[in-house]
Amino acid sequence: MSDLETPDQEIPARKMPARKIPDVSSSIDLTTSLGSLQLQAPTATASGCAAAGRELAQFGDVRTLGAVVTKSIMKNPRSGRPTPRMAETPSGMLNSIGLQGPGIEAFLEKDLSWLTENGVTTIVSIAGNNVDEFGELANRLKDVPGIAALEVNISCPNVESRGQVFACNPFSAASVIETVRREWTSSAPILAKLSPDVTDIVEIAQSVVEAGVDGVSMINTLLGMVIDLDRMKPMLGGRTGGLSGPAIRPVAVRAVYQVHAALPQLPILGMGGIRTGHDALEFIAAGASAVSIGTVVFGDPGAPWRIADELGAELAKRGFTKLTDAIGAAHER
Ligand code: RRO
Repeated sequence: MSDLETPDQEIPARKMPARKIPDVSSSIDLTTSLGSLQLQAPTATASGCAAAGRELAQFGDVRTLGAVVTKSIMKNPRSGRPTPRMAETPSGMLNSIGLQGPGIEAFLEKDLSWLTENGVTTIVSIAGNNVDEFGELANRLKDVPGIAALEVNISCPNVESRGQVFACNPFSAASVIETVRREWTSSAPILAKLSPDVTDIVEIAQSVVEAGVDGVSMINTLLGMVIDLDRMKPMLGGRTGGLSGPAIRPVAVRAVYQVHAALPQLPILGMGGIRTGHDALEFIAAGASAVSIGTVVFGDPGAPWRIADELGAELAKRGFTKLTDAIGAAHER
């Protein structure tokens, strides 16, 4: 297969189960917001872990999720990195997909149209090889109906700058966001997806705020490697990969806590190894307004609904009646 071809990703559309608002087994108000975006539920999918949401429709009513965050889409189709692309690690998973995807036009035609027709709250994740590509994507998407927010995945390599990851440098992170902000005339919020692979994540958060984001999604995966000792070679075809799953949760909670402490008004979509409502509440208490559910979905596709229910129960147990009252509760007030 050439680098520009993608395998046929057609997945038969399934009928969604009857609309059902998550049963939180209590009267807890789980509504929340990310800037101007109101969310009816606190759990979203995490980019890259539920494609464009369609596959989840056989496990629950996708319309009742906080949001579906789509796999980062690029301007052109892309077949991604060589296989193998996944490796198991203790309490985690390493992935090296390499931004495989159909390109923006096929995404709009096949994926976003399905999400929009089905009334799904959709956060579109974009990625570019360079700053201009991010701008072109924002420009292409700005008038497309059905986009609740844009997630700018700056955790990808800048091909014009020695492959340096945009999110690892405050100037290149800001440069992407300034360009997207200029092109994005829609009123839907812009979120920057931050990488934990930095010395000071607060510095990066501050730079994207100054560049014009409305919120941040954090964290992306941590860069890792597994060596196959039989072959004496890195296990993954792409050599390095992104570490996700419960192994990274304390790193993610720490990062959310630090950014909320420095920028308390900044909306945060928190993620990193969340498997239960208890885990999700850690992120909310650290300062996230909502959470994304990622790796657990591969083994438990109903997890985003289950975790919303469990989060309601965890809040009730602690005397909260509204999720929003628990945001940042672990900070000194
Ligand atoms: O496609 C990927 O390999 C990938 C991306 Br774009 C990302 O943001 N995070 C990740 O772990 N993998």
